[in-house]
Amino acid sequence: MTSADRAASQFRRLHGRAPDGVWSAPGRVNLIGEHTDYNDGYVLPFALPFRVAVAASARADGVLAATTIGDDAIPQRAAPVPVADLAPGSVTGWAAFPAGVAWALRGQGFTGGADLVVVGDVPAGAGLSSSHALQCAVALALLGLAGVTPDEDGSPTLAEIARWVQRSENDFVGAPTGLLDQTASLCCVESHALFLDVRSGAREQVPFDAAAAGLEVIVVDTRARHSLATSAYGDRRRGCERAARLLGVPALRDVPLDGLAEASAALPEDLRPLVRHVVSENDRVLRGVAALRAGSIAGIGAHLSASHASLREDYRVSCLELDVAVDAAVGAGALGARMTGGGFGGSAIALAPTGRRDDVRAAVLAAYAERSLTAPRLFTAAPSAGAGRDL
Ligand code: GAF
Repeated sequence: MTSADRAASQFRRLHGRAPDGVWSAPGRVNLIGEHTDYNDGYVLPFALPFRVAVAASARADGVLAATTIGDDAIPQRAAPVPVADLAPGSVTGWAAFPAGVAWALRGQGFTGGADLVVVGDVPAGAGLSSSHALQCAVALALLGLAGVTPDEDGSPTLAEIARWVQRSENDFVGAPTGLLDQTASLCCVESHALFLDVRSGAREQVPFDAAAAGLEVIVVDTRARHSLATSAYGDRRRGCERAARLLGVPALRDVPLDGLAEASAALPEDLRPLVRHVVSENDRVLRGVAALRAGSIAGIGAHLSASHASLREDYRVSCLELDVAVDAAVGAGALGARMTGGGFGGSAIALAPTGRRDDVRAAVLAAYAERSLTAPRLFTAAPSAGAGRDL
């Protein structure tokens, strides 16, 4: 049963009638382009085959009533709240995600209330964007109930919706994240990676059929989530913004690779590695995309490993669990591996020949066992469909 079918059937169980519709959105991995989105740079994510589905019906009283069904099948009901009363800080916990989206949409003139039932299979806390999948599915559901089909004539575009979801996260939930995850969840298409230029908004669907090339992307959910994650994200972001100000550029995207030495010389020592990471990472995305456009998926492998080294040494957002996974995967024959997402836990990815899958898996598990780390979860992921209406 898909998440969408489960959401519909749970809605019927809880509300005694069918929902008006069901919308769903996927989690993502980012192939390359980490901590570049809030520097106006480049990213290259693809959608996972895991989704959050929202079964929804419009309410005439303007109230938002959301229920989530967890793995234990027990419904968790958020306190119903009039959409008109929503304000940053007024809702906390998981319920802040749907409420924040309703708040952001209210600012765009979509003020309707709804009953929502949320069901999903995106691993939570794994750095695979389960919360963005939830927010994007809620956004499409609330818009769908208002009769909106994104990207149709006269309707908001997916890119605009991604920005509204970002606003809900930045200003309502209070997380200063960029545009990577929302855009990936809303705009990815099956069998492709999404090359996004965050500054211009330009998107290119780049074919990514690893299986046809005898390769696969193995995701290692480290099951680690370090408490530093949130505060360090804000610190890095502020560091980048300070560096851009000192360099007199709108964003670090504007520092060219061949101007790096000059830029570094003009900065205090603590900001130099941040700038080196962002500038070199943007270059790695461009090189990776060039390899994919030329039909060489294997050609992105070395860039993945270089990206990880830069995130570990310069940006300093890796951790033991991620480094162990990356080193073990590469040691067992992966063509490249890196952390994916914000860092300090979460997931790593490894690009490996299909014939090496078992070796990579065994090597990662053995390396974790050797260090007495909690065993990670490993799975192979192929680029899947982006968000949309299911039923
Ligand atoms: C998190 C954020 F939500 C993204 O916006 C992005 O900055 C990413 O970390 C790092 O690339 O997933």
